[in-house]
Amino acid sequence: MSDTRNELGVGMIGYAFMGAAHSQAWRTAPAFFDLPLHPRMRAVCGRNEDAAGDVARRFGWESVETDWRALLTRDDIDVIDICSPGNTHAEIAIAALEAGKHVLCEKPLANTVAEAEAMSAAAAEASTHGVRAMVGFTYRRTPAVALARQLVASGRLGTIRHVRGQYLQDWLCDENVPMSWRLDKTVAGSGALGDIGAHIIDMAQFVTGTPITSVSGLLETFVPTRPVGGEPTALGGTAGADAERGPVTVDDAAAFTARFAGGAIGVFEATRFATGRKNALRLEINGSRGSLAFDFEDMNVLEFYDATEDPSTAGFRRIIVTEATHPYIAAWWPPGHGLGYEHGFTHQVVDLVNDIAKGADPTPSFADGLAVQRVLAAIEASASAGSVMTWEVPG
Ligand code: SOE
Repeated sequence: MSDTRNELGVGMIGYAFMGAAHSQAWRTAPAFFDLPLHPRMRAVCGRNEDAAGDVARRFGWESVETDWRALLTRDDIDVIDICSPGNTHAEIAIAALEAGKHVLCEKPLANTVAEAEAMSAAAAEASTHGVRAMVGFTYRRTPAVALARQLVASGRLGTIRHVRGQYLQDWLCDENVPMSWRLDKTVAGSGALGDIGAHIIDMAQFVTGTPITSVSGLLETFVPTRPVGGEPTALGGTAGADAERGPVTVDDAAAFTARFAGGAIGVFEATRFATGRKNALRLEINGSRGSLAFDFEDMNVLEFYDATEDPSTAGFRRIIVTEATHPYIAAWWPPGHGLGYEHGFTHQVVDLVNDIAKGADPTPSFADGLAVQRVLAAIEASASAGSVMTWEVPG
């Protein structure tokens, strides 16, 4: 630990959208939860010193670094929190683990399976020295999703047959939304597939408790060029219609079917072109004894159908997941006073800090991140083999 006062020094790399979400989590977690170690927000790191300094002032980071390697040499930093784009994850995470720092890494774990394998191996080795690694599939820690996992694990759904997963956003519908790093394959690895498809893959495997074993996929880029040099925001932005355009090198949308180890079949979509859908991360599961449905746009609710009930009164019930008995809720507000997007990030910090203090390996682990990466790669391989796999429908 960074000192004798039970503190855990944190250094965060990256300070944009995810950096803000993680910053609020490090700030908020010790205020609402009783933590065995107190996180100290020691340093935020970014190449643009002024911008990183601004984030430091707003969120309460104690210092600013402009080179991530400097964080790894600091004795007052125990945890490296990686919020930078995917092309940086492998190098930083492996170096941090080797330097004896615990690592929280944003999703998807990496841009390639090879990188994810190296990261997973580094995490396994680090674990033998008491150094922990976690990948940020934060939606697992939405209370309604955690409850869904509990219902499946306790057998309330019986044998799972169908999994329907969707992650629908619409921030790229306008063809003049400017280029940003999320649209550049060398930086982001893939488009909607890795950015948001990774979340539904992880969520489906987490809630069902079974891995995906095979997939068949389609990828599409609807708008192949976009204005360069506009003003990108976190998601979206503006540019003049006459601005010079550059190539989009990732998918705009992904669709795939899947088989699960337990025998279930799945149908999935991830898109940034679902007009009107802002952050509709949806999961529906049908089992022999019941079903459940979740939509992040109504994130405090889990729908549950219990097929063992008297059919004359059975029906989907709308569980408002804000009771003190529900996962994570006891630390927050009275029943009905719901939570938001940022709370999952706070719960992620809480679980990570507790696991570090207990000496336990957190979940989702880098091995879980690698499992998702393998599914993403299989979907890409299937999509690019489309001409072989596709049967034309006769006219
Ligand atoms: C962008 O599509 C994004 O910010 C993802 O990168 C996040 O993981 C998700 O939580 C919200 O959407």
